[in-house]
Amino acid sequence: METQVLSREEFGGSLPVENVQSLASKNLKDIPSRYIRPEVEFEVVSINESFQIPVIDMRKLGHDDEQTKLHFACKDWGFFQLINHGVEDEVVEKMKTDTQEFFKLPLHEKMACAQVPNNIEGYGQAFVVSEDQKLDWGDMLFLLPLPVPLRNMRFWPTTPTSFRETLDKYSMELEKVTIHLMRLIAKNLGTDSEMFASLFEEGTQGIRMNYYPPCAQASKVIGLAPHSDSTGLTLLIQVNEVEGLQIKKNGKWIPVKPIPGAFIVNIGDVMEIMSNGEYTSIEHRAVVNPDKERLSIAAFHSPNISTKIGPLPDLVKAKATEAKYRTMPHEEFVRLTISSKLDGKGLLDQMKL
Ligand SMILES: O=C(O)CCC(=O)C(=O)O
Repeated sequence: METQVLSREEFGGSLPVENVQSLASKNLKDIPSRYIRPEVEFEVVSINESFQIPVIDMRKLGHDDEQTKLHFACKDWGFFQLINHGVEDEVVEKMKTDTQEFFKLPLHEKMACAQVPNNIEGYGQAFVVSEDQKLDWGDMLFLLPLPVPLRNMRFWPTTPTSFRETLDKYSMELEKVTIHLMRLIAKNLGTDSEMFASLFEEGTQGIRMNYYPPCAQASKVIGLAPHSDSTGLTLLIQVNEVEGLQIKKNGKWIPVKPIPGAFIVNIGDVMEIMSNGEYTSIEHRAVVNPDKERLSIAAFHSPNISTKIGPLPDLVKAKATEAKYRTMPHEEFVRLTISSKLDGKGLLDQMKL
């Protein structure tokens, strides 16, 4: 399929705010009120350590039992850990190391990749849309590695020197895993696997490297506000040993315990819409550690920009039901996402019919 070349500058961006890593390095006794979120202390966090998201073995997928497990992981949890995914450890480890090296750079060096107005890529913060909005305790570097012709190298770090090559490899490997998963997910949904996978070939991939500094008032701030991912499928890794990802289930926050070497996969809003609500995107958030920095890397995958975002017509027809979501051009959907602040499943509410 030919890639439609569109300027990403038209999509909008985030308002500039203070760098959190440098704010944290001041060791302030009282952190600015824009980061304090009184509600965080009252939210219920599950202490049942055995209540964990399902584990899916990619080597076993294609066989009935694992396929069924995948279906229920997507339907009941919207989250799973993927083991035996076939991406070499070396590729993942190098991505982790280079990301850590980037965030270790002095601020002025990182600022060489800083966001610019009306552009979502670069180093800074995402989804800041108003001057009085509460802020997350974290910085990020967001890049759009795919499709390749739309890469904007201006935002890609040159230090460490291996960064660009590392990200290129990581991006390609994760795209392969995503397309493979899409075929299997399509089979479970009852739609044409090749047609569905082809929507994600030459699709859009965004990679977001998150850096959450330690915070003396960790229980009062949030690293990344509760949200569901607006995209199709996300593959996430935690970079160091510090945990912080929590997902919402039955009104409680469940801390995720990453399995070493696994990808944490989640269903995004686009998948919820395309599956006409059979699968649901789940709210999640990142909490902050009082003593240790935390890093994570999320890779978001969406269909080709020429794909309309809406329930798949064959699924709606096969189930003799009504479409539950609006259908709109992908570009319009992206614009809607970027102009909204991260707010639970607020974006999906706007798409519901
Ligand atoms: O840091 C994490 O574990 C979560 C990251 C995340 O949800 C995101 O980048 O959208």
